[in-house]
Amino acid sequence: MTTATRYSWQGEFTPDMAASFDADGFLILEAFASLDSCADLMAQSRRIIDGFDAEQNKVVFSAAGQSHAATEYFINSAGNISCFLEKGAVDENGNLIKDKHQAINKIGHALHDLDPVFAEFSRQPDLALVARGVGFHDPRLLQSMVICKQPFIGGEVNPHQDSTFLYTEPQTCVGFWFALEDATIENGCMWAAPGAHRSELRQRFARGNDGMMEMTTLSDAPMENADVPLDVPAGSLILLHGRLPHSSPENNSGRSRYAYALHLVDGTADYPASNWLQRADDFPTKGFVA
Ligand SMILES: O=C(O)CCC(=O)C(=O)O
Repeated sequence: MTTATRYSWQGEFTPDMAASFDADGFLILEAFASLDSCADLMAQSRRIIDGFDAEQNKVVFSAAGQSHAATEYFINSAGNISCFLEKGAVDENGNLIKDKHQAINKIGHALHDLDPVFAEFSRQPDLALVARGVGFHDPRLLQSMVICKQPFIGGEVNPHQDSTFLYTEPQTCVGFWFALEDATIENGCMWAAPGAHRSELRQRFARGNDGMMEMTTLSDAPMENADVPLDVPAGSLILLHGRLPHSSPENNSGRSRYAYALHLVDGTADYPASNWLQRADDFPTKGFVA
């Protein structure tokens, strides 16, 4: 099995790191975040889940709510902090059938602006340095998520390219993915297809005329296999180019695999009104200086 190249973060974005990101479409920076800050983000995630009222959102998660209610809940999450459930965590009426803390798949999508703990973490000066290093001119913090990958129930993330969902012209999306816990082959670490960011974007997820989201095929070329594991210790940052095919399998182990993912786009690029994520006029996307 090919092993991914890794760097240890020493507070400086080096030409070697830039070249590695350019060649592979990803970059692993181990020891980027302290274990204390990972623990703080985990604890804050648990507080958010404590405050989540599954009963209030029953219709969204019910079998009947799979269309409009679920789409509206998702689209509204562009400007709030919403919890999304694992498949199999509710019955057909939307009632939780698992413990709440085991049932959350992810939390999103404006943690970086609305939650003080995530906001501070997301705007640490070293992140601005890294964003400059990978070529951002006007970095905008667009989307944030905690991905829980709970033990035994944590679902698969299918192979995808992030620019499918966060599209700009030209394409500028880069994912900043932080392992809050050790991410291993056993608990569902990320996998990627090194170098495949050089090929084209395959799909675009955009608003249709009825306001519902639709996936459009841009290219029929098969996606390269994401067959290299990006297994990393807690505190690592993995940068993911917006066209890099990546995925993560189910977590069949007894250990969770919490991660925090922050997605940036460049403010110099055109941001289409058809993207799912639209911020209200009085809640614009911001850079590293809040
Ligand atoms: O954390 C995962 O398993 C998937 C995350 C992902 O695909 C992303 O942040 O783009």
